[in-house]
Amino acid sequence: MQSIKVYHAPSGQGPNPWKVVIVLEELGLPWEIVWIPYGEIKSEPYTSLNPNGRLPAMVDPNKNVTLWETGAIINYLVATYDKDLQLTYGDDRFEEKWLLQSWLMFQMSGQGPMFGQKIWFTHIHVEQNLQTAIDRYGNESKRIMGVVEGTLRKQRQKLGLAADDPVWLVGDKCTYADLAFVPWNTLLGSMFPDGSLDLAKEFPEYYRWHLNMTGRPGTKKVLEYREECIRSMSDTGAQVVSRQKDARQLPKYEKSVGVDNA
Ligand SMILES: N[C@@H](CCC(=O)N[C@@H](CS)C(=O)NCC(=O)O)C(=O)O
Repeated sequence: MQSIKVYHAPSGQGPNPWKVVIVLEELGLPWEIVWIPYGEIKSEPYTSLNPNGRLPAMVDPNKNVTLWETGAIINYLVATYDKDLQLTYGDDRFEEKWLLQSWLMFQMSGQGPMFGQKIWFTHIHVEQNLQTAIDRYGNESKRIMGVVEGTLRKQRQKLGLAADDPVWLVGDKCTYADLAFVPWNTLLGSMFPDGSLDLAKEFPEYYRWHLNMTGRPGTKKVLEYREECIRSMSDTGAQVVSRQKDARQLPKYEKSVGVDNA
């Protein structure tokens, strides 16, 4: 099988492409990252791969399929390659199979955009300390984390799990829906630099859920590789902010992986 290509920009700080890489690695599929500077993603030839001019795009040479939007890519990978139901449920668990879609959509429409805007107004927006916007997206991010927290708590009760047993969003195993949250979670420390989030205290289930995912060999390997990329590559992120008049500077993610710095 040929490697599935995932497009990302140096130095790999952007969280979205890693969602796809985590799923690929967890499914044991061969993958490679195609590095493309941020300055080249808004024009051809990249926009033929992703008309939205954002990262990632995925090219699967085995099936001649090119896709964009991480939710769609994850759905494709699971439907095409997860025949053993490693990260999903089959028709024998019909409702759970579809409930995974609710969580994936929630990650795409909730966690990604709200966490992203919180980072924007905290670190990048030209007008510094725009407190109403910082608060709005901070509160929304926490509300979203509260939805996950409440669900994990209910799942623990429903399944009669002990306090230190791992618990997942749907059913009794870690799925693609859980893993889709990992890369944005790793930015939590940078999102609340003023210390206004104590993850372990405010969202204890969420905290342990994230640690259980980042402790999985496949996910751990990808996050370590990501750290290595961030350390070793020159960042092209300035190209994103330089074309946006409402941007001031790049965020400084001193620690880009892990939630223990939250
Ligand atoms: N909803 C999209 C989000 C993609 C996205 O925003 N990607 C970021 C990198 S993590 C990006 O391309 N940023 C550069 C830009 O906005 O120009 C997905 O999930 O694929």
